[in-house]
Amino acid sequence: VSAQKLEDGGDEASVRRRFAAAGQDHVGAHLDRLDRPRRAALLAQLATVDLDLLQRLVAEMKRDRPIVGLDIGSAEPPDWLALERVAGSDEERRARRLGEERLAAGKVAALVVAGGQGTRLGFDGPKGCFEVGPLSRRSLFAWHAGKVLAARRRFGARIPFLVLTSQANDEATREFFAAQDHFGLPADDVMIFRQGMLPAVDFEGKLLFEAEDRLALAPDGHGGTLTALAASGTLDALEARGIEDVFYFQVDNPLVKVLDPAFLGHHHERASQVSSKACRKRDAAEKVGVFASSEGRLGIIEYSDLPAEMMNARAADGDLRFRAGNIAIHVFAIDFVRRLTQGGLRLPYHRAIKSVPYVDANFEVVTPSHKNAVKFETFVFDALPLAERTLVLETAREEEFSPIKNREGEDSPATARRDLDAAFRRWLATAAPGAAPEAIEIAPSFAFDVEEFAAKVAGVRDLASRRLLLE
Ligand code: UD2
Repeated sequence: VSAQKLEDGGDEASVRRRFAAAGQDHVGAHLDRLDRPRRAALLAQLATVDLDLLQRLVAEMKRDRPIVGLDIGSAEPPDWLALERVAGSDEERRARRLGEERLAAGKVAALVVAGGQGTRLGFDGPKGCFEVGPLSRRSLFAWHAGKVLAARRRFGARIPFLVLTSQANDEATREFFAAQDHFGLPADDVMIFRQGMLPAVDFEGKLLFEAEDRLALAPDGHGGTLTALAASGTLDALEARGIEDVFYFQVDNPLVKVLDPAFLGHHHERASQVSSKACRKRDAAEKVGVFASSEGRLGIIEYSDLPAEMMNARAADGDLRFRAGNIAIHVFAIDFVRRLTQGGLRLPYHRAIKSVPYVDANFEVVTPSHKNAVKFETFVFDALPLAERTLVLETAREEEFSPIKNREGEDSPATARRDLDAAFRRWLATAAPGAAPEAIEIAPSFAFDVEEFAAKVAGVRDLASRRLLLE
C-alpha cells in the first residue's frame, strides 16, 4: 500500500480492517482521533508493518516458550581451538601468514555493528561516538577506523569498513564520520548501512505509539545485519570487489584485534562458513553467551537463556563445563551470507522486556518507571547452526575483550581504559623494557601489530616521557 493510495479513504478502511483482524483494533480508535495530516503520517508508517510477522511474534509471546537457536536439552560443550594448543604453534604461524595473504589480496572487509540503543551506558548519541582514548579522547568509531587504516597501510589493500546503524542513530553516525573526514579512510570505502526496525508491543501484544502519529519501533537485533547486508546492496558491492570474508565485531569493545590475520587464516584454512572467537568465562554469572553444540551443529546459548544448572556445571578438570564465552567476534564467509539471505533468512526472534515511553489515550507521553513492553530481536549468532563448517578459536581476554556496557563497575569505560593501558604497556615493554610512563596511548593507526610497533619506535629516544601519546 503506497502512501499516495492512502490519501483515498478506501485504502484507509482496508488498513483499519487488516489491523483489527490482526488483533490490533485499538489502532482504528487511535486513527479516529488524529487530524488529516497526522493520520496520513501514521497510515504511511502502518503500511510498512509486516502484520503476518507481528501476529506470529505476539502468538509466540503469548505461548511464552523460550526462543533458542539451538536445542538446549541436548547441548554439549563444543570443540574449540584452545589457547594452549595454538599459542606459539606452527599452526598459528601458518594461519597468520595465510591471513596476511588474504588481507593483501583484498579478500576481506571489516564490519562493526553499531545499531543498538546502548541504554545501559546511558550515553546520548551513537555508542561509537563515546570517547575511549585514554589521552586523545578518541571515540570508539575512530578507534576501530584507525585499526582498519593501519591494516590498509600494512597490507597495501583497499579494505572496506562497514558500519551497521539503525534508524535511531544512522543520521548522527553519518554526520560523525563526515565531520571527522572518515578518520582518514576514503569515503567510498566506508559503507554505512541500516538495519530494519520492528514494532514494540505491550504485554497484551498491542502496538505502542511513541507519538500521536508514530509507532514505537526498535532495531530488529544484530541478526538484522545479514538481511540488511543484502537489502542495502552492500553484499552486491562486496562481491563486486571480490571480497570473500567479513570480519565482524561489536562497537563497544575497543580491545578487539580488528582483522586479526591468524583468525582469518584459521577460518580460510578450514573453509569455515562462520568462525568465532571465544574467551574463557570470567565466572559462571558473566553476561556472555556460551558456545555449545547439538546434533552436530554449533550454536550460542545467550546468558539469559542458559539454565542455572548448565551455567554452574563443572567439567572433570574443575573448570566450567560451558566455558567458551561469546565475545561477538566472527568471520562470515560472503558466499554463506549470500546463501542464507537468498533463501529468505528466518532467524528466531528473541524477546527483550524493556521500558518504552508511549502516548496514552489522551495523547500524553508516559515514561514508565517499570518495564512495560516487549521488543523483538534476532541474534546474528543464530546463523551458526545453519552452517556446516564452523570454527571456535579461543583467545586471551586481556588481549581482545573489554567491552563498554555499563556506566560503572565491570565492563565500563574505566575497565576498558585500564585494559587498553595494560595492552599499550605490553607493547611498549617489547621496545623499551623498563619504561614506565605515567600515562600512555598508542593510536590504533600507529601500528597494526606489536612487531610493526617495535620496528617503528626502534631508535625513538623519548619513550620514557611521562605522558606518552604515540600517534
Ligand atoms: C552481547 C551478546 C553476548 C556477549 C556480549 C559480549 C547478544 C544477544 N549477546 O550481549 O552473548 O557476546 O555481547 O559483549 O548479542 N546491536 C545492533 N543492533 C541491534 C542490537 C545490537 O547493531 O539491534 C549491536 C550493538 O550496537 C552492540 C552489539 O550489537 O555493538 C551488542 O549489543 P548489546 O550490547 O545489546 O549485547 P549484550 O551486551 O547484551
